[in-house]
Amino acid sequence: MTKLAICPGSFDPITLGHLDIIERGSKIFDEVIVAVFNNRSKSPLFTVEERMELIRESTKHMPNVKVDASDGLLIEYAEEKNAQVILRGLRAVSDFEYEMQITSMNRKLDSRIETLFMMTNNQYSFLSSSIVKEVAKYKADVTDLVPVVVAEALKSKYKR
Ligand code: COD
Repeated sequence: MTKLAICPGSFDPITLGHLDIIERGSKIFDEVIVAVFNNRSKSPLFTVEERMELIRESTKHMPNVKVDASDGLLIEYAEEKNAQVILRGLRAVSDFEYEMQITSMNRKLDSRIETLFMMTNNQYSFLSSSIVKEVAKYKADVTDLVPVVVAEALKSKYKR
């Protein structure tokens, strides 16, 4: 049976921290779908289409990684795709409470689908899309935090 993992997130925009989790996941699972969802507590800088395109560009070296989007419930999406696993990254203890909450709810909705966590690579433990946007807004260099295409996209967003 093909082992499929869904890697869900806002990805507004994708960072090297996200990419590290996706790359490591792609070596474990037959297929990984990176799925862009809207997190209702965040107001996005990039449209869903822009985010998908940036992910596509950043993951094109991984043939078993696909990019998709949904505005529904994550667990229903995972069921539809027949996925075995929801793959998430963990940075610090501060991520834990939120992750525990959404994982428990997802398990209540469908106990067949497992959520797996991967610890961040140490060098990305401080990295988030929000902090990248914050510094990019002030024209600071973000080239060692995000894929090149994302650094360029941030530059043109904040030029206006
Ligand atoms: N290193 C490692 N992992 C990282 C790093 C880093 N530097 N930065 C982020 N990550 C991980 C995050 O922990 C997360 O696992 C993933 O990468 C994506 O991160 P974000 O911030 O882009 O995505 P989130 O946390 O905003 O995504 C939340 C969802 C959109 C998945 C959630 O809101 C959702 O499921 N929405 C759909 C509606 C739904 O089903 N809601 C009910 C949930 S119970």
